Amino acid sequence: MQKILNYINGTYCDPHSDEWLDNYDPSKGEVYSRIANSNSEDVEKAYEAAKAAFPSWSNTTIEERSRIMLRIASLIEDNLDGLAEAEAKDNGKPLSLAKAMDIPRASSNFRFFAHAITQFNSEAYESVGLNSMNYTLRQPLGVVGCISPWNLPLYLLSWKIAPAIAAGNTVVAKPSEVTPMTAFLLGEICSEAGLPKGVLNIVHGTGPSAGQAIIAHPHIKAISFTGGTKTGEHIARTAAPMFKKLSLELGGKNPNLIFADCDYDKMLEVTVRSSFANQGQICLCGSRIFVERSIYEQFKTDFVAKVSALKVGDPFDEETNLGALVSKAHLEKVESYIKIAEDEGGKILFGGNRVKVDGHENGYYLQPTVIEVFDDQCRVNQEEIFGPVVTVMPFETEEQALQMANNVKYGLSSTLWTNDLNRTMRLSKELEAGIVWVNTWLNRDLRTPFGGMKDSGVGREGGFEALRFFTEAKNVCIEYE
Ligand code: TXE
Repeated sequence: MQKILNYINGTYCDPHSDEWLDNYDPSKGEVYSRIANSNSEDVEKAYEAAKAAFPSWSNTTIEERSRIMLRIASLIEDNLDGLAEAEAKDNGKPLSLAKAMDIPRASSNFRFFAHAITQFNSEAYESVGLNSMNYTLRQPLGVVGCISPWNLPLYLLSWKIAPAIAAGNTVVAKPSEVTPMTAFLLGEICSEAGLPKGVLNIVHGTGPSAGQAIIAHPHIKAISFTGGTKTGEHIARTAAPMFKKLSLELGGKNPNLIFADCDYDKMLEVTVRSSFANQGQICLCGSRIFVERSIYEQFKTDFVAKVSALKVGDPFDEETNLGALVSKAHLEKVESYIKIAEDEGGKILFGGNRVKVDGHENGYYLQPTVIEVFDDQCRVNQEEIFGPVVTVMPFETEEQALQMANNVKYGLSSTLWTNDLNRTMRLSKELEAGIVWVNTWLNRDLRTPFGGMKDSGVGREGGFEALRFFTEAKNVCIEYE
């Protein structure tokens, strides 16, 4: 069976423990490869490699760093089919989605930051009357840690690695132990692109073992993390006493506010996507749908009709809209929320059941599920489910819509459907979320700040925000005669 090895100092290697974890193909519910179960010894080895690489990499010209990163971007593109197949098999997502979104975006992440670093300026201030000149040095931090989740494996790993290395840092990265395959393949691509050894080190294994060793490492200067809110809390508690820089991109429970004056057909089409893309396993999915009363009944009918036409099936089948959920444990968690919804008095308008896919009887398939709720404070409306489950509820006024949208502990993104400019301006200011999409969803320009408020995290990624995170700003003040 294929082994997923660590990539340290430019070389693939076994974990120190010689222990291996099972890696599942969720579309079949079968183990298909074995993952290095790394511990603190492996993280130390990765750290040493990163530390040794830092002096040279941080002094490599921006042009050269950029050139290497552009080569990585091109090689990802050249290997689009193979990487997309690996992602679909490892994660259970439709191959079509991996081809259209995950892998192209991983390539764009490297390409974007290869260009962004060439435009990353620092400021200078002449202090008139004090005969002095100030300028800001933005220096790389040193060795940094990047920890990523399973929902968008290569997409989110590269979203962290690319700005880190562009800014001159060296990296110890750990992808999710649930979906390690494309991170494993990335090692080879980086070597082929000529990334000097030790600049990127990828250690596989569980959160409590390999992940913990990264966040608790006394000399890893910053942690960029995407994952669950509970894990984020734990990382903050562990890393804060060592004054590590932290960027935490955590969970979401995003509202989707639909007003009667919107472009109805476009809204309907995009809302199906924002609800169920990637089996609803995107932190930006709009999982709480609030609809203005006057179009509520119409919306329910039309939405359910569209959702019932979605095909759940083999990720490799071109017709498939929803593939498998990522793991058995996750499937059971999502199902437990459907039970909670029923216990709380919610009404299942569509779905709620497992799907048997021919030839894949043990895969983790679930119907897209639409639940009508009658109290916006019920658990299915407050807790992150992170699966193909959305709630719907009507509202009477803009004030009530806003109040329900904000009445949750998360604040990652929100979507607003309206053609009223004044309402757009008012609500964009008042919504407690890091992103407000108006008449669109998952429309991303990589220059924009990305991140959440409240329990959705701290810090912003994207564009210069990410480059600022991965650098230390130093003021230099020169007084002259
Ligand atoms: O996330 P975890 P999981 C949410 C979603 C999901 C829940 C749990 O609600 O159901 O989180 O998913 C590593 N020290 N999101 O279990 O555990 C872990 O190995 C250091 C939202 O996958 O947070 C993995 O690499 N690292 C989300 C990464 O953290 C640790 C996307 C994420 O795992 C660690 C995914 C530790 N002590 C899940 N413990 C989003 N917002 O995009 C775990 N890890």
